[in-house]
Amino acid sequence: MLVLHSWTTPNGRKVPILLEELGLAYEVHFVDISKNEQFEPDFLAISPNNKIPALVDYGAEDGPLSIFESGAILTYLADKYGRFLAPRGHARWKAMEWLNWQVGSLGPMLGQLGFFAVRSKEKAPLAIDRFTEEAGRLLGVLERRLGETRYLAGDDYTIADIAAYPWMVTATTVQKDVLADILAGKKAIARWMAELAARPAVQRGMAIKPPPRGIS
Ligand SMILES: N[C@@H](CCC(=O)N[C@@H](CS)C(=O)NCC(=O)O)C(=O)O
Repeated sequence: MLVLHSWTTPNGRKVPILLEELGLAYEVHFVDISKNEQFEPDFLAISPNNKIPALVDYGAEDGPLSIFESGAILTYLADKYGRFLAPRGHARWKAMEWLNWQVGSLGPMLGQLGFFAVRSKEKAPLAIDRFTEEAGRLLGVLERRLGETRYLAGDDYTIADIAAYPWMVTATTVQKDVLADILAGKKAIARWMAELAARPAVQRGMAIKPPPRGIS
């Protein structure tokens, strides 16, 4: 059995997209980060960095295995089920390169931009300028790459695309007011996003949400 500990944020939606693409049965345990549930001892036992997502595979080869960090989880599942990541060769390393680019650059920069420019009540112009500039640079990198190749790693749809897509949805919705000018005319990104948005598994993975709380 696969149990995903996650929330309705961009990092939280990557793994459900892959689980849906793989057609696997899984349970989602929602960790409400707005209520600080990520600091509860049970969650810290599987995710010591107090961040979602984390996955527990009760059917792992050597007994139950917990994994935190979205890139590690995506790689584990792709390797275990033999899809969306080449087992070796250039195709594998191109996918790893862009997966790590997303986890190490695109996600953190858009995350900081979201904090300073969207969520924070106090506006700090220097921080907003810094993260807008860096987000703009990264979106330029993405546009150039997708102008050259159909998907991030090349001809094939991989976990690198799955990792980047939820963040690009945030960039074009929640962060639209800040990034609209930068994204205007970025045709390769728009083409790639439309292609991913049309995938039923992507739609299902993006739609995860906690059940309504019962009356108690
Ligand atoms: N590098 C981590 C980032 C995970 C992350 O930032 N998760 C956020 C939600 S999108 C979180 O759990 N935040 C809770 C907190 O910061 O306390 C990954 O890719 O898994």
